[in-house]
Amino acid sequence: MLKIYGVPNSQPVRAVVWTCLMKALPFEFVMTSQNRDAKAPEYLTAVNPRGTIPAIDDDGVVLWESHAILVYLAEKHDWRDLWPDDLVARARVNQYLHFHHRNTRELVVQWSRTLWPSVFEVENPDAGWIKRNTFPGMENNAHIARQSLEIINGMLTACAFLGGDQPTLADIAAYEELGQNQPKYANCTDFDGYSAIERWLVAMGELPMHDTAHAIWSLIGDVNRVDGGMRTIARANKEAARRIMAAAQPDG
Ligand SMILES: N[C@@H](CCC(=O)N[C@@H](CS)C(=O)NCC(=O)O)C(=O)O
Repeated sequence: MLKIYGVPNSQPVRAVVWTCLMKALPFEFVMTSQNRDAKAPEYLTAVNPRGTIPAIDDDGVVLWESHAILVYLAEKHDWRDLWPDDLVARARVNQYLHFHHRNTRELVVQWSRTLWPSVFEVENPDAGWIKRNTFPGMENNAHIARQSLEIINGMLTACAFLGGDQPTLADIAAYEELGQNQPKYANCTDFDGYSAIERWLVAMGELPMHDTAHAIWSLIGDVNRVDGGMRTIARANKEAARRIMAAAQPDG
């Protein structure tokens, strides 16, 4: 059976998990923390030399990088709705997936910088602490994040979803970054003025298996105020993983 390595609190891990749950593809979810398990010599040697999550082992086909995994699974299982057959439609989805890495992905810095002081119980951390202790991001992170929102909002003004009139792998990848930052979850990105994104966030939230794949968001809640710090995050990851595993079984 397909194995997915990761934790529910990881954005690219959720992209893979949600897609498989949506498509009712059974899998085993192997809890793999990014800092410890994914840096263990056996993981670095046998699974992913970069030591990141997600990774998969599909009956001996070992892959890492979430978008490569998503495209592989979509091609293998012929998920043409998520990864269109048409040359140009597919190129548009692919265009977004490349854009995502150094653009939309930068929004994770807003999320992690908000979360870490609460995890480490450091009040009002200065710029030096933030730099040493959080996802580094790019120097021009704020500009890139805002520009990404502008571009995505423009795309979603032209079409219902990023690749056209139905959700594709592009939407799933983007949603993992933008969805978690909404006021009702991490509450760390201001979406005011981005009405097309706000409309799309609602539509994405109504897709199948959304709540199972994203239970971690409600379990953690507002990342500005995580009572119990790292212990709360670990407990939330465990409970969210339990729900994912239950749903990922063939009879789930
Ligand atoms: N481009 C990678 C990003 C993966 C990634 O950043 N994963 C994080 C967890 S959300 C990680 O494993 N970080 C550990 C590290 O960078 O060493 C993908 O899409 O799979």
